Order: sequence, then C-alpha cells, then structure tokens
Amino acid sequence: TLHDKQIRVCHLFEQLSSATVIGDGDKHKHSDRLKNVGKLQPGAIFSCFHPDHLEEARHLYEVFWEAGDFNDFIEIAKEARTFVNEGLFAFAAEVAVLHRDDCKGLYVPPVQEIFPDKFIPSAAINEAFKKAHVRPEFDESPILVDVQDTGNILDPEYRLAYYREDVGINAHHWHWHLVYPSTWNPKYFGKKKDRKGELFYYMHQQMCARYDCERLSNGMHRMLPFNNFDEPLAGYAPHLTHVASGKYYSPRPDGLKLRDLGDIEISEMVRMRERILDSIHLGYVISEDGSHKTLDELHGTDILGALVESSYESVNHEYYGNLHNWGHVTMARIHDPDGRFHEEPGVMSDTSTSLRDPIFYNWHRFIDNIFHEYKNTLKPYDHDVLNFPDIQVQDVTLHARVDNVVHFTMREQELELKHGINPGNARSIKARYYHLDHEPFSYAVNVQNNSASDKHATVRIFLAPKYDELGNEIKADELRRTAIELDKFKTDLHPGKNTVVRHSLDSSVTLSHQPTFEDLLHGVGLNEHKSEYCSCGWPSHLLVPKGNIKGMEYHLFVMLTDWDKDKVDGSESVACVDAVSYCGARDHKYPDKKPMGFPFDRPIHTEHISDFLTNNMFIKDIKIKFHE
Ligand code: CUO
Repeated sequence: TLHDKQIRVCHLFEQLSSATVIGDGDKHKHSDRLKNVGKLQPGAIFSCFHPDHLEEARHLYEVFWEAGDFNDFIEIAKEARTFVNEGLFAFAAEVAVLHRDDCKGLYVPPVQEIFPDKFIPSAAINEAFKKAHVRPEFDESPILVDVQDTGNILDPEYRLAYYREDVGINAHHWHWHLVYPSTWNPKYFGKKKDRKGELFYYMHQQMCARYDCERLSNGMHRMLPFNNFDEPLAGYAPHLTHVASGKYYSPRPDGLKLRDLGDIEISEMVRMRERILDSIHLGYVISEDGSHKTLDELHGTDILGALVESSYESVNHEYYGNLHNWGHVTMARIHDPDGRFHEEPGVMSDTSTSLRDPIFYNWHRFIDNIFHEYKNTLKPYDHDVLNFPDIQVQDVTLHARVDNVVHFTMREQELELKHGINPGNARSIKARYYHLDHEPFSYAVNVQNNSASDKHATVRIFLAPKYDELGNEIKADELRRTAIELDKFKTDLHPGKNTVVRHSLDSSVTLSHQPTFEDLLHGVGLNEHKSEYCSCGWPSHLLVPKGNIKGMEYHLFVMLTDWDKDKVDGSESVACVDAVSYCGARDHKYPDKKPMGFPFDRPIHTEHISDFLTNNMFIKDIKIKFHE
C-alpha cells in the first residue's frame, strides 16, 4: 500500500545527520551499479553548485531512476546509504522519489527534519543531544532547547537574520533545486522541464524582490548588487555544524576578496559575464556548432537562464561557462581557496543553507541584473497585450481584521530533531525558534464584464512598496524590480457585475501544508494525487513582507487577463496547484503562456504606475503593520 511504501521511503532518510554512514574505502564489495559513486567523503558538505558533486549526484539519481521496480529502488538506495556522502545521497534519493512513477503519492520527509543541523545552530543541537543522553529512561517529557542568535546589531545586516535564517525559505530553496536539478538531462529522462531556464530566472528574481521589500520594511536600503570581482566582501557566520562529522559551514570574515580555486579562475568568470552581456546586446547566443540562436521574445529568457546557471541545457558550456554556480562555489571557498587548511565551504555552496548569507542576495541581484539587461532590450508591452476588452476592474479590497491592513507578529515554532539526530533515551527533542507570521486575509475584486457573454480570466496579484529608502515614491519602471507575486488564478466572469473573492492561504506561490516526518510514518496526509513535488513552495507565513510599526505603504496591484489566451493544454489537471507560480507543475507545461513576471518583466515608460494602468488593472494602497 501507499503507506507501506511511504514508511520504506522514510527509513531511507532516518538518522542521516547522525553517524550512520561508515564510508569505507572498500568499494568493490558494493553492487556494480554503484561503481561511479562514493567519491565525496561522508561528512563533507555536499554542494548542489559544484560540478563534481553534481556529477556524482547525477550518477546516483540515474541509478535510482533505472532501478527495475520500487523494491529494487529501495534496496539499491539502502546500499548506497552505507557509504555515500549523506547530503549527496539525500539529494539523489529525493530526485528519484520526485520523478519515479512508482513513487507518485509519496513524500520525502521535510528536509529540516532530515538534516536539522542545516537549519538549527549547533549550540542548540549539542545542548539537545547532551540532555537526551543523560535523560533517565522513565522520563517521557519532551526536551526543548532554544535557538541562539547568530550575530548582533554591530553587523547592520543582522537585522534581517530572522528572514534569511527562516527555516521555510531555506527548505523551499532546497526543494526548488531538487525539482530543477541543473544536471537534468531531458533526453535521458524523456521528460522536458518546461521553461526551466526562465523559471530559474523568475524564482530567484522574486527572492531578490522579496528581500528588498523586507529590507525597506526594516528601514534599510535595497540590496546593492555584487558587481566588482575585486571588491572586499562583507562577512557572515552561520554557526551550523554537521552532527556526524563535526565539520562546520565555515564563517567568512569581513573584507575577503574572491580568489582563484584549483578548478576555476576568477578571470574566467569575468570573461563569462562579458560573453553573456555581449550576446545580450547582439541579440543572439553562439551555439556549440558555431551557429547563432536568436534571443527572441518567446525563448530569450529561457535560453539565457540555462546558460547563466548553467544547466545541462546551456547552448554552449565551453563558451559561456557556468557563471552562477561558480559564484556560489567561489564565495563558499573564499576563506581557504586552495584547500591548504582543509576547511569546509561556507553556506553559499549548499542550497539548503545559502539563503542565510547576505552575500547570496548580492550575488543573485548581480545575476538578476544580467536578465534585466536582456529584458530592457525588449519593447514595452502594447496596449493590446495589456488590455482585456470589455473587462473593467472597479475596486479591490483586502479583507483582514482591519480592511486594507495586514498585521504581522512573531510566532513561536518547534522543530522535531529526533529523526535526524539520535535522541538517546528521549521520546522527543525539539528546538524552539521564532518566525514571522501574518494574519490570513482575502481579496475581493469588483469586476464589470461589459460583454454579453461569460469570460474566463486569469487574475494576477502583485505587491510593491510605494516608497524607496529615502522616502521618495518609486517610479513605475523601478517598481518592476521589487514587485512580488502574491497570487495567480483562474476565475469566471458573468456579464455585468462580479465580485471575485480569494483567500491568501490559496496563493499560487506558497506551500499550504507539508506533512511532518511523524505524519508520514503514520500515513497521515497521504494522497495519491499529491507527491514530493508538492513540497516546493514559498512558506505561507512570509507571503507578504514584514512592514513596520507605523504601517508601511504598498501598492496592491490586480490585473485580469484573458484566460483563453493564457491557458496551456492540460493545465487544469495539475496535481499540485499549491505553488505553481514558483515551482511549475509536475509532468506538465508551466500553466501560463505569458512570460513569467508579466506585466512587470518588460520596461515601463510611464513615470507613475497609475499611468500604466489599463481598464483591466487596478491599484489599491494597503498597509502592512508589524507588532513586536
Ligand atoms: Cu538557487 Cu543561486 O540558484 O541559489
């Protein structure tokens, strides 16, 4: 049954943070199928950005993919688990569960429970571990430890630690890169991931925009992009340690500069950037066989996304290199570039931890600027593309405790550690931390359909800050950088007046519910129509930015477009409608024909956003308030 299979999958991921991997050199005793894995040492920090790690992980997920049946998959995975690096194993096994047809309906336990040591500072984990192991057997009360701060306000960036170190956003990022592995070979799997390069651009662009909104909420300036390969960089200390090996994610002191590694020189990265920018300005890229491929309106962003990352689908690895991934790796190795101190990398090399580091956002703004440069070569959308004839949006209200105001507060949360870390005699060991949370709300959109027939519409909802760090109103074209998607959904409009109502919990960017390790072991929340794919999604407690005590002003932007023009075949049967905007849909095309980020992805030539609006758009000023 589904439940039996789920239990077997859960066992693959149990106690991975504790010392269960032996990692002996005696590889010949293993199945021949596993001959290409076992290179990365157990206990080392697995990187989803380093080409060697990715290559080994690809070998392993292909072995899992080729397994004859479910039983064979579990058995070969169990064997691999005895000697393969834990992080690499988890990555490969998750990719397999995500994609194997006989794993439909199955989940991988939440990554924060598999590897709590990638989410919870080591001081708290050690304390929990010690308490658990001196606990007398008859004492069944749970052990609860508090998570310590990772810095203080001497570092101005510390004010955003609550956001960067949020468990939910880091888990989302880990899942996103599992759904879209950069080594994914569509020909081998016979499954193309629709608009993968474009989604790489869009999901990360949205993370940058969200981070900028959060910065403005805290009275800080928007992120300055990384720009200069020679400049000294700001530091960060993650306080995370692998329980099993004692190896830690290295801190980065202030003031270090990027340096050459054995496998990449910084000058090569500078050249990659030049070649990519040259191609953008020429309007075409050069393929491996020397032919030119036009960066046309339909495919340009997708082509660029693949070559900037770079993914398997890059048109020319040799020429354009691997700019984005090398950025993660060089920044993570900045403190010991030639490895003379045998240090481990920093958090930037791991997708489940990189969002914690402020440098992540500098780097990704730099990457985003490359895409922005491309988007600026496209002409603004014509009135005809923006408009939806006969459809007029007359008003929008955000309903909450107080209309048009969203209230934020801090909420206490506990994370169960016992599935990742040996709990000794204790029944449960938990880490307590705090995260932001806002009240749920809903939108009511009043729409007039002036035609005589029913219309299908796509409703697109965005939020953008009204004022910049200096208190000046942000101009329309600049708003594009900080506009964050809140929701996108289909609705039907009858002739005459309509009120479209939608709840914030149904958002197309957020994860609505994720079963815990315990739930999965007990078969709670299993459903044949859901699967590991559904674990990707932005945390719902951070759907909107924090705001401030006075009430920060935002534009709530609503636009209705013609769904009959936006629709993609088969998109109504998508299994996880939870977070399609950022995660796409399993085995389906991206369920919206419009470019991702539409209508804010192209230049806007009006000065004020109100002059950009056609009848089918509306802007309402709302406030977001934060209470200590
Ligand atoms: Cu997700 Cu750079 O790709 O972090």
